[in-house]
Amino acid sequence: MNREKITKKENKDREIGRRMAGRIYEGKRVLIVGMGKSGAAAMKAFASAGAEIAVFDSKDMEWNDRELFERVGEIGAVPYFNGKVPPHEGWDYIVKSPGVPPTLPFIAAAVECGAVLMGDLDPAYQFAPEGAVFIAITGTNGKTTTTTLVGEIYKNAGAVSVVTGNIGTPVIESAVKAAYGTIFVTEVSSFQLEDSREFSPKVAALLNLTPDHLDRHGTMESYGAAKARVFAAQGAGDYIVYNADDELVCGLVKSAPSKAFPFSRTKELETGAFVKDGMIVLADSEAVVKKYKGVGSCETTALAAVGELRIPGAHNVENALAAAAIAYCGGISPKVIASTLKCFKGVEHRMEHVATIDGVRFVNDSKGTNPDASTKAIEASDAGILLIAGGYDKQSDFRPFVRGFGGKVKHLLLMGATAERFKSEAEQEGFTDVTLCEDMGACVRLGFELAERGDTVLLSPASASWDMYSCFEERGEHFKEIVEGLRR
Ligand code: UMA
Repeated sequence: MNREKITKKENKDREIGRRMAGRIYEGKRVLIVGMGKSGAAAMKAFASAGAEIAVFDSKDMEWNDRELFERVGEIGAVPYFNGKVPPHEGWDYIVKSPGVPPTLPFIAAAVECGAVLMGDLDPAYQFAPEGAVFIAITGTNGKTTTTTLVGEIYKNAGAVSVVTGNIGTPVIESAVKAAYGTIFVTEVSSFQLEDSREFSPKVAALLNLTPDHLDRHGTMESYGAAKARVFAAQGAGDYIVYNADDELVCGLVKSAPSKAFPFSRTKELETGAFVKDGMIVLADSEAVVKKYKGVGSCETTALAAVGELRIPGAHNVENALAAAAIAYCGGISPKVIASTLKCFKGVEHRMEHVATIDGVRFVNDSKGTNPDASTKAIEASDAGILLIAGGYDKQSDFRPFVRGFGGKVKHLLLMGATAERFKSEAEQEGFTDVTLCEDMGACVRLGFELAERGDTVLLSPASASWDMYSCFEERGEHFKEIVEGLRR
């Protein structure tokens, strides 16, 4: 059997699998762990599939989310809240929310007793309608910008598509609502991928890999292994888009079963998306996709000049290259890709210009939740930065981050759980212009006080928000509110 035939058979099997999905869970005992956005969406989906449901959350949901608590009652789900531990035995499936670590003792015990452990990607893949196509974008940084940009490209191409996943809407919620043939432009995290077995995107993308979430994954190896699950279940007819400038990524994708379509900011490629003479170009000389005249030859197809992009910084050139490669592999015409690249203005909480007050710029980069992401924010800013950082402790090493300041950061204003360690690591690197602040308000006010005309007060915490806020969006909104208050 040749490659083409295997691919067609695989695709047929996949379609059959999807039609069956709703029926797999009828009468099955399903324990949903974590009652945040993902758990609430999973509860609804599994209830509609006729499963017998129980739900767990370490919080007291009656007090935390009265509406959801009442919905649990209406569905007839058995609640295990506020420290009540579910039994180990009797579950067919455990559906775990992304933020829940797999190490919770009752999860391991239930798996020992025969329960199948799933995250939210496999069920979403099963609940999605016939003809659904998944695009999955992962990496340590750039996921949100790339996913949003790919979503815009599909929208501009007139495709029936939805932007979903780690970016905000639980992918299960999108799956149960979606129409026939929907394209799911999905941001996926290592937390989600860790539990994924069947999820098989038509186009998977691995943008980069630097240390993050090591408190959860333990080592870079297991973090990388989780990320590699994005392509592990792909078929020979699918595509893996990857960063050819990232050694760790290149090592991982060697085992991908799908067709490679790399991107590079630093070198020319025979096949892939790259920068040539200041232009973002596509080349497909190996006919990996070869759908459009021009791209599928030795010639390159120019999409846009780097200078035409409206998102700043070298990291955004990479995001644009990745998005172009993903959309091209997904069958979008270079013309639509090119026009979207030139119009896209970026994402909220990612290098978002909030205001300029008395000549001082305020920039919200609350999405900078690890040192590498915040390094990119500094690289994309001019010198004269009053940097607000610190937050939830993910055991990141801040010393390389401080070394990368390159004389651009004037003062470091630290808050949250990582503040003390951050300060001492900065001092070890010889950076002593540091102040520990009580909260965001104190950071912003002091930053404004220390700033001179032309300087930038930049919120890019290099840490997650979970010690002080429920999410990075809430942290970014708070920053913006405080900045707006400075005008009065
Ligand atoms: N919980 C427990 N026990 C635990 C841990 C958590 O009971 O040991 C409960 C909490 O009390 C809470 C619930 O689990 O009620 C929270 O579950 P969750 O953390 O999975 O949160 P969701 O609201 O379902 O949001 C998740 C993603 N959160 C995380 O991965 C931490 C959201 O990504 C995502 O947008 C959403 O699903 C929809 O897909 C956020 C995130 O910070 C943005 N992601 C990380 C990142 O981008 O770095 C991975």
